[in-house]
Amino acid sequence: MSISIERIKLCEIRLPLKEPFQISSGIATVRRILLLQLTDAEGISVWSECVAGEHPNYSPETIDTAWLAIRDWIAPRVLDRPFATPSELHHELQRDFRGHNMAKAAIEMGSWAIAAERQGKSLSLLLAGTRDRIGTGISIGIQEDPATLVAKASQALAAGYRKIKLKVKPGADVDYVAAVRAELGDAAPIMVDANNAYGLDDLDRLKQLDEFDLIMIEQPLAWDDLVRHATLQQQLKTPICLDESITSLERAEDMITLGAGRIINIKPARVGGFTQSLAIHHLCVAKDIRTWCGGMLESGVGRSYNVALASLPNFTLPGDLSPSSRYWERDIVSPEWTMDGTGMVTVPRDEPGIGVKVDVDRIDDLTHRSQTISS
Ligand code: OSB
Ligand code: MG
Repeated sequence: MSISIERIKLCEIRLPLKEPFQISSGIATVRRILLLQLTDAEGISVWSECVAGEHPNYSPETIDTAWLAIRDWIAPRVLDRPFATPSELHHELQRDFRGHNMAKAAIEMGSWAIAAERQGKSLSLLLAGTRDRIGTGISIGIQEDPATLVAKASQALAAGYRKIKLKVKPGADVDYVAAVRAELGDAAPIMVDANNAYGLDDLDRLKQLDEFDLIMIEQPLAWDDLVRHATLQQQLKTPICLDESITSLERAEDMITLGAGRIINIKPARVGGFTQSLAIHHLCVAKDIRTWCGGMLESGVGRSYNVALASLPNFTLPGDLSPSSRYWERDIVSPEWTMDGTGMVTVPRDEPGIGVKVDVDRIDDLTHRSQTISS
């Protein structure tokens, strides 16, 4: 029962965020989202999402480079080729083909959805996920002043979120986190994410953040750095969590070898898809490294893949899997993603494939450009 993709449709849609999302390296107001519809030789059709952003401020990839990579390099490698498994497709996309992980992941993860549909199983079951409910965290962007951030963080805690991530940068950090800690109390599950905003010469500031009993400090230093993170981790009590720096299984091994961090935020798109995500997950089980599933302001399509992955047993920390209504007036899937009052998202383990219905008419309405590729 091999997988053979016959047609790839690319659609760029634009979804306005309810409120702008600012991180240290940039701001998003309208999310330009690349959706893919993959159709296999038996007529099964699935939707997947490429999570690359508009600008290369998170990783070198953007929605436009991903479009090009899929059209010119990825599609020709996979179209009408039988792959015994999604992992085999992954390996074909690695051969003499550097980078472009998010573009590759959109196809690779879609091939897992095709496999799930064909077996009549949910993605979660196919990936050997074990949990039907996952703890949910929120990622709160950089705000104008501490008071605004405190109000948003308090609201999030009251809504039930199990992890509250505050985006920080130099100047919007120590005072902001202090205010949130003071208001939410010592027991509140708070962390920060710097998206590379610091250097080793900011050690004093980072040591101040170290005093707030944070669950972790995510990616303080450069996006492609491991060695300096190792130096920094030796100076901090708080675990460092790596996001941008972990682009493959090997980088995860390097992190562990060097002591560059103690927690990994696994975003399947960043590592080229589920094959690598599973390998990193299993490595972390063996090495006693905690993991959680990050987010990229996905639509409900991309989110369904993250939720399936996060149902694996070692995703022990709450994921950035906020409900649809946190981001959008209306999502493009039904049911929309929701969270209960105790901060849990339900994994649709009994539904085949990605577990939500994609609103194709709405995608048509939102589409700015599209292209169908077949051989
Ligand atoms: O660093 O985790 C990040 C969004 C865009 C780019 C990078 C990051 C993020 C988030 C959002 O933190 C998480 C979410 O989807 O809610
Ligand atoms: Mg991050």
